[in-house]
Amino acid sequence: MAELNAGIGAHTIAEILSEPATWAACLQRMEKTGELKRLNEELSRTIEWVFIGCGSSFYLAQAAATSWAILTGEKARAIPASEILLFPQTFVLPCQPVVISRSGHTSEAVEAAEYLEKTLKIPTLAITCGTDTPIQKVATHCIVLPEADEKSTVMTRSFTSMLLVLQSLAAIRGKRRDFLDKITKLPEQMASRLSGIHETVKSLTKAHTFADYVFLGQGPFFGIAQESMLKVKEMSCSYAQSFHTLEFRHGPKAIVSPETLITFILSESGLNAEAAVLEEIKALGGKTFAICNVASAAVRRASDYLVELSLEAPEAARPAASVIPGQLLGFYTGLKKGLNPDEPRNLSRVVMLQSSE
Ligand code: F1P
Repeated sequence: MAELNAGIGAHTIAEILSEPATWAACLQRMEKTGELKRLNEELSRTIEWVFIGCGSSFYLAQAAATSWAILTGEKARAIPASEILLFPQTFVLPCQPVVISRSGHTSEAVEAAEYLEKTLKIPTLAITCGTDTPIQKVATHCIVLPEADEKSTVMTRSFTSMLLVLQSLAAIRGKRRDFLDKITKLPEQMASRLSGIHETVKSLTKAHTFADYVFLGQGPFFGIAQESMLKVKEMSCSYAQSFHTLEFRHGPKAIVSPETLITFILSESGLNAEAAVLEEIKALGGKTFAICNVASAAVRRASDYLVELSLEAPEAARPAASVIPGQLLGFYTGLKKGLNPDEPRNLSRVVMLQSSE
């Protein structure tokens, strides 16, 4: 991959490989400052939590909402910021809104926060990696992670760091000591797995270029499947889709062919049921890539490519780590197609819209 030497994609690959160290920095500062504990006390009402974002930040909201329900037992859902602006009647109160925006400048996210704070008078929690941003000025509460900010257009370490910090807030709220203890070890464990994952994805992209990329996941891993799909679209301009794993049987499997790579982001809770889909799709002739914590014999048998994370952390803490293979797949497929993953076609780092007023 000579292009790397020429600096093409240099920001993106550096930011992907810096994820474990960035997680450690963010989680340690949250622990040291007690910021999440304080927030949990201030946001004490037991109501529905609604996670809001655009693009990658919406897929982050999907993974955060399902993790929230799992870790706290509270109602939680995810919606794109545009839905609040265009269909406000679908936004039923009472709820605790959480607006997610890497830049803190995205027009839809800032306008949604303004509508929540100024029109509906709801104290809103925002999370961002930008400093001194419009979203920070609008929201009553704001978690800021400058350590996770990025030069690249696509979100990688910002996505995983904001997800882990929101999950930590959920674990504090749900009194999940096991999660909080194990998550402190996640960065170090993932740092030791990264080079193996890197090699697996490099050899996969070297050996194949596919006409179609499908990502499948259940529970909190569905948001990860969505984000992996977006990474391949953004960085390699390839045709990519994502579904809940068992939903793939209900029609979409019609597209399976040797030109299709189907990536399974496997949960532990649903491993047997999800592995049965994997075996079925393998038998239909699709190329399969499995990402899981520990592979069963069925998964080993039916996957052409396999990443085993072997993390001690509980299932709810693994979605962030599970998106890294998809980030690398988008990156190396883009390089192979002669594209620059740092400057995806048609994209800007922040989507700023002319004010609707
Ligand atoms: C995020 C986002 C990215 C997308 C592109 C434009 O905005 O939509 O997901 O890849 O970079 O911006 P935000 O999180 O900064 O609001």
